[in-house]
Amino acid sequence: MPFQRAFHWLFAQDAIIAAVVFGLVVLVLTGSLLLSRRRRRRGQGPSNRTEANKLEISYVAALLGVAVFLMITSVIANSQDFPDPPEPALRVQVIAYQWCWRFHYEGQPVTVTGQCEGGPLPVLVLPVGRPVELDVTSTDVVHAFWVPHLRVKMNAYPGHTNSLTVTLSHAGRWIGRCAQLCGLYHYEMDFYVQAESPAAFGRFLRARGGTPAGVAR
Ligand SMILES: [Cu+2]
Repeated sequence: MPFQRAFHWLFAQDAIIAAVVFGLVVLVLTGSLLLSRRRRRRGQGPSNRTEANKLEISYVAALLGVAVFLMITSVIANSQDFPDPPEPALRVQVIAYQWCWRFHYEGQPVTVTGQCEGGPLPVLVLPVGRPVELDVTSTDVVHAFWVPHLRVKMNAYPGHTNSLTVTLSHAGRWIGRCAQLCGLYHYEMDFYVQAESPAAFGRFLRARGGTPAGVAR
């Protein structure tokens, strides 16, 4: 998923800019304090200068430059967020509800859920290397499907389906959360995404009465 890399770099870039701006602010503040102390020691009063147009214009120009740069790089990263998706090998309905998740493998008699309050958490099992379309919806209020490590996030609206296609590059298990405050037990709406080899995924489907044609090959 190239957008993972795009967002990784965007975050790194923004963090560096924020650190530099913070450093400059601390530097200017410390410099001003030292200068004013020196003036006081020399018996000079505070400066009564009311304008510093050159400095102010430079400040505005620098701010504008940084803002435009951040905007352009964000737009570029966002344009990579939802590239034309490949034809999915599998579609999974991701259904959010107060306060847990249900995953239905479309065309299969397979629905997975779990117990968000106290566990075991629901596990979304997916095959490695196969494009999977996630059709995200909700049965009650607005939730958000979020897998921080995979940089995957999609709002879940009642009466509407948002789709995104993911292709997981390697086997693993990652925590997922609800990223939209949705009520009292919002904080418990955790789940796992578990990527398995296509063969293991085929076994997972077969064990639940499904047929892994087209996925487990
Ligand atoms: Cu929530």
